[in-house]
Amino acid sequence: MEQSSFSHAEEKKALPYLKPAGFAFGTAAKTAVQPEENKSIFKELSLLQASPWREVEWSEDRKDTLMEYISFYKPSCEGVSQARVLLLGPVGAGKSSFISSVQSAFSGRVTNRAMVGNSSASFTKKFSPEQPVRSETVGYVKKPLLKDKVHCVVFVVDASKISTYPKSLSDTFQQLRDHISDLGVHQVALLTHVDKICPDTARDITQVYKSMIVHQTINKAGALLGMSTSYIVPVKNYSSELDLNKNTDILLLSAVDHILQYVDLYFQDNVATESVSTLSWK
Ligand SMILES: Nc1nc2c(ncn2[C@@H]2O[C@H](COP(=O)(O)OP(=O)(O)OP(=O)(O)O)[C@@H](O)[C@H]2O)c(=O)[nH]1
Ligand SMILES: [Mg+2]
Repeated sequence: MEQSSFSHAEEKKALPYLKPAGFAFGTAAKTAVQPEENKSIFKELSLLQASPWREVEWSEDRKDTLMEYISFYKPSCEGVSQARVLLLGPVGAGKSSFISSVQSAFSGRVTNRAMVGNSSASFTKKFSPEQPVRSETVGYVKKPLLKDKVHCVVFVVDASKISTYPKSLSDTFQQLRDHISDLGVHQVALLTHVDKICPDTARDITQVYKSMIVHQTINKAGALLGMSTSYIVPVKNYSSELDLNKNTDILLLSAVDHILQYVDLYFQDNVATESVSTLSWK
């Protein structure tokens, strides 16, 4: 998978205002109460819905099925051996962490192969606004075949920063989405850091689709990205933990499964286009 960060001038200007929202809990957070008192209010309010708004099977079987599906995944288009997915999102959103976390799920232990960072400047150096890709750039493919193209774009946003991202980011997303849609590429989104906005989810990731704050934040992410919430999935990347967790793996692998559905749509669209052009040519 490839990844890129937005770090254009406007966003840099707005960076000092970007700070984690921390535990912002709707009405409860607005009341000026002491932490102990606060805790009991959370208990009373019960920030978890009784039933999940999306169903996930949190079983070892489900994890195995997902792992098998992803490992043996093959694009349905001839001549294409791999799905090429581009991750796009602000600095520190968790793009590298997502790649690392999925690799960890497959390797059976937590690893950091994708160079996860911890700074306000972009840690991943592959793309840089100062050195944009040009036709002279090494590796630039002038006439890309289907196998060389990006088959799906995944926007990555940090749940704990949704409310503090600058307005300019929404415009950037809109411009990117228009351009990517013109290329016929489907787009989905990952909402990372869900553990940072919901203590119940941090404790037990199986609560993620019962969490009202996660639900609300997915709606906000939809508004920020100009995207229907059905394209957005929450994830918790491995960050400080040393051991894998079956349910964290299931959510990560479900996100990959979600992405692959839209990769498949791209291949279907392109096979259809090819056969239509063949028909009209005949
Ligand atoms: N708690 C928590 N921390 C996360 C999560 N995802 C990423 N992080 C942390 O957020 C920080 C930034 O993550 P990266 O994966 O380096 O972000 P990035 O999008 O690749 O950033 P750049 O390459 O700099 O653009 C790291 O300290 C990660 O450990 C998550 O889901 N939960
Ligand atoms: Mg990175």
